[in-house]
Amino acid sequence: MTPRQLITDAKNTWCPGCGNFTIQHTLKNVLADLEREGTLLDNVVLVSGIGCHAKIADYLNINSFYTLHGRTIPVATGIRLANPGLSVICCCGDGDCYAEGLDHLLFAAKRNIDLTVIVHNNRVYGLTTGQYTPTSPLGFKGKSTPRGTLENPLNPVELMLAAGATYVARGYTKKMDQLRTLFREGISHRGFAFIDVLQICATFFPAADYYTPRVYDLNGHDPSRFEDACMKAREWDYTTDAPIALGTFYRRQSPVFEAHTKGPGPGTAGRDKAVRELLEKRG
Ligand SMILES: Cc1ncc(C[n+]2csc(CCOP(=O)(O)OP(=O)(O)O)c2C)c(N)n1
Ligand SMILES: [Mg+2]
Repeated sequence: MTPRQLITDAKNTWCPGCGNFTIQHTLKNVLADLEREGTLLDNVVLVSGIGCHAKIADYLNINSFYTLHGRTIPVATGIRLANPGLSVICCCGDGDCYAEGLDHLLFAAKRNIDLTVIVHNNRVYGLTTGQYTPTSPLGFKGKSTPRGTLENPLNPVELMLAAGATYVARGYTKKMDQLRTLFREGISHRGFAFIDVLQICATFFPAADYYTPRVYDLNGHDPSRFEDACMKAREWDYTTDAPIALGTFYRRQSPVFEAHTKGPGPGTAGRDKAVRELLEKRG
């Protein structure tokens, strides 16, 4: 069998130097690896929101669902619940899932739905030409904040740890090899996998000169220790000059939500049994 041609011939409209190219090619490489190892790519679905990041659904030749801005995760959740045989990958924007879709992100993590969420965190609304997002740094000057934002950014890694995500990582589009490992780990993880990717937006947030000297690899960190993960997550608050840790902050196995959604509906003996089992497993 010849490997699938994974890049479509759709005209690519990302700006030269955009970090989305790195994410696209990294994901392509991981999918090609999986296919070589026997995964049927017809069982993989890519779900995206609306934004520059979301065009990846047009550019990668796998099943995909180009949803609404902010609704990547609920659509992905629906796909996964309807057919738990599918591996569902979400490519979200920071505007998409830290602003309009934040509640969906939190609840999917809380439920431990088996999704892989890759956030193209360029820290700006790219498609709509440069407004601030929840991760833009304090003082960020954009189209909607010409004198600078007055808000502190959210720390998505910390937020996801608090929400109950069972795999939490951060990558950087200038570190492609590591990104490949993180995507691979996230897709292989059974449960809610979250990867915040510091993505260069060449036009509205060209932050490579800020990130590159500060990033370091989380070598020697034990991702099974929640408290250590929280400490590492708080080291850099998306604004200060602290070192920026990249890699896997946290990983744990826990029952996935969809394992208990098949069969008899709520209030029945089947559902009661499922709840009992979950409580037992969680101690
Ligand atoms: C429901 C809805 N709200 C808002 C918009 C307008 N809108 C389209 S893209 C976008 C911002 C995209 O930013 P982000 O999710 O960070 O993606 P990026 O373009 O940076 O990749 C907004 C606000 C929309 N199309 N639909
Ligand atoms: Mg963005």
